[in-house]
Amino acid sequence: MITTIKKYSFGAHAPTGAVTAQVEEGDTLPYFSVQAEGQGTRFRCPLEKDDVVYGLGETMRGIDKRGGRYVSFNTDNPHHTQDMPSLYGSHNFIVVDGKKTFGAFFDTPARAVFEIDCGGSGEVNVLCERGVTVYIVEGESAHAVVRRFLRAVGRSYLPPLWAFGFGQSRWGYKDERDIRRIARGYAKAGMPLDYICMDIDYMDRYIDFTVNKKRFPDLKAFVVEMKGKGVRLVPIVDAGIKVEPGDPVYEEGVQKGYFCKNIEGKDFCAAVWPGMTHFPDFLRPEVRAWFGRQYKVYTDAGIEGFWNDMNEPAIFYSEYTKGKGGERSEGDPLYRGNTFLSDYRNFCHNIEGKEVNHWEVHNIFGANMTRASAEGLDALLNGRYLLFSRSSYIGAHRYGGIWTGDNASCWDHLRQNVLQMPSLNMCGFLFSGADTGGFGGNASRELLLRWLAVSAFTPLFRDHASKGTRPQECFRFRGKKDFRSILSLRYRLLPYIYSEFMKAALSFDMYMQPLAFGYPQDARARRVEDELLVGESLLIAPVLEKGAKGRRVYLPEAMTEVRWDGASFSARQAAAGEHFVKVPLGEVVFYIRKGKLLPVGGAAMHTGECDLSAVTLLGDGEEYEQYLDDGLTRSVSEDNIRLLRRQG
Ligand code: MIG
Repeated sequence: MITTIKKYSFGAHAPTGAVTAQVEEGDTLPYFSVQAEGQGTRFRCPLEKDDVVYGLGETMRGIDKRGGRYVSFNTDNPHHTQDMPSLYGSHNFIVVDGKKTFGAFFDTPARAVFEIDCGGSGEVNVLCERGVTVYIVEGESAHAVVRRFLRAVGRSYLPPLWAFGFGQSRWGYKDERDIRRIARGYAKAGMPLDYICMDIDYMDRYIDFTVNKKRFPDLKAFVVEMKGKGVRLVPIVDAGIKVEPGDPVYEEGVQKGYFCKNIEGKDFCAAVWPGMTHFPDFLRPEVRAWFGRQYKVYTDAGIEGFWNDMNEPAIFYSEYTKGKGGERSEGDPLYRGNTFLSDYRNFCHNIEGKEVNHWEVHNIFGANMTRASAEGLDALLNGRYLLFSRSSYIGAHRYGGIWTGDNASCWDHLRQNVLQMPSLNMCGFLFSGADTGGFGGNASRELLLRWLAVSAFTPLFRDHASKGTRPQECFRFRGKKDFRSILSLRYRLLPYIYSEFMKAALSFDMYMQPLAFGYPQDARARRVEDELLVGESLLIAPVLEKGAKGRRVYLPEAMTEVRWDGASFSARQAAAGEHFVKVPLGEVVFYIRKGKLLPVGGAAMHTGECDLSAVTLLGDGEEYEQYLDDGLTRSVSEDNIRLLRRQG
């Protein structure tokens, strides 16, 4: 029983599965005033002028969420403007840090609105539109609060080592030839690569759990061929099952009653990529087990990695909204992003025998798809697997990672990537990352290089782009040396990145933190948002501006400044305070904290060539605890930590 966390219920709701710890019920909710509103509750907590409010995972704006309005309502909308209230996930955990420091998790599967000092209101104002369980987390610092929370929601998903390698993706690779060409491009350019994602075009007419036989005549043989080159294949799986008489998955789903029902009690029909589809009722354990089993067609072919998409769920139109203002008409007031919102009231789930409208449980749909996949893969495979999803809710971090959806090739979204990482980590999602280079739009050489220099530190490191954008694979650009430099840095850093990720997961801590968490007494560090702590040893201060020759860096203490120029590391002492540091394209500068060490490994073309035990130590520390295992077995423990001492 955890006593530093208490829970308070305000109305009933379907279980979300977010909190796994036993938590005591409290008497009266502290910090917040409570007011019933509609079918839900409004919570208000005054803020002091200097309070920082952390959390909310995958949302826009800064690490400090003050000044914004955020709506937890999972949405497929690629227009990630600063004031965009909803993205693909709902992560309802905040930490108020100031004179009073505490965390609050609003555990509700329905819509919730967070106004955090919005318009200078001077308060946190949270409307939960349906029943909610509020968890209050106490702790002596924001970091301590987060660590308690992470323990309560359970250990992060653990990916295999190869999932920390570099992945290339593009919506539009359609057949074996396209994929071979990508692998060859990277190999010829001397750039490392661990996996290539297969987007929806690999399927037969976008039908889940099929493979287009013309494009991939022998998937199993192709997987072997690519693995021989050190490259794994990572297919996409979408949430909807195509209405396709004769398709075994469809037939079984219909026959067993596994799909969500429309408001008239028939299987709900919604159009997504394959045309009309049914949505598996992922909230039911037997449906999850059934869906998870379907991955066998791919695991039988030797595949060990997947990404789940369209699981908000995205709905282009449905049997109810078809023709309303035209199919996929942006002019329709009900049309948001890629979805008619009204459709979320048009279908139902079955929770323990009771019919529940989708609207009531909207935010846990995608999370349960991830859970279905993970439980299926746990049964189908022996080792760890790569799994990341677009939609999520806290709790899904135990089953897979997430990527941050359809960003664009713009400098603002590069910055947003940096700002989102610590917020995601606070909500459990350690294994996350953005589409490097941007999904929509055309990435310039400069933007992609700067982005690679950020993603080189994020656990999920994938270059992904949309159909119709300019080619975004690193080897397509001139001046390949610069790209090679950053990609090879990632592989040199893998002994550290892998070790720090695994240690963070094992100890219920974050992998990427705001500067404020490392230097809570430093008033200036508390305000810095464009520098991050990565693991226990590193501080990164990436260049996020177009045309910049370098940037201003604030160091809360003296550190070792390390410059990677593509061939070697050079180190020098940097004093505490503000510096201008020059960072030419293709170089990466980062800092090793005082008294810490960084283990770096040798060059590799894929993780299969990495020897994580052969490391050199940089920095002025004495010891480093390295987590080391075979990168695949599921039994992970603190026994895998070895102590490294600085030589000489
Ligand atoms: O409606 O599968 O976010 O990564 O490439 C677009 C095609 C559907 C959205 C995903 C994106 C993916 C794309 N998908």
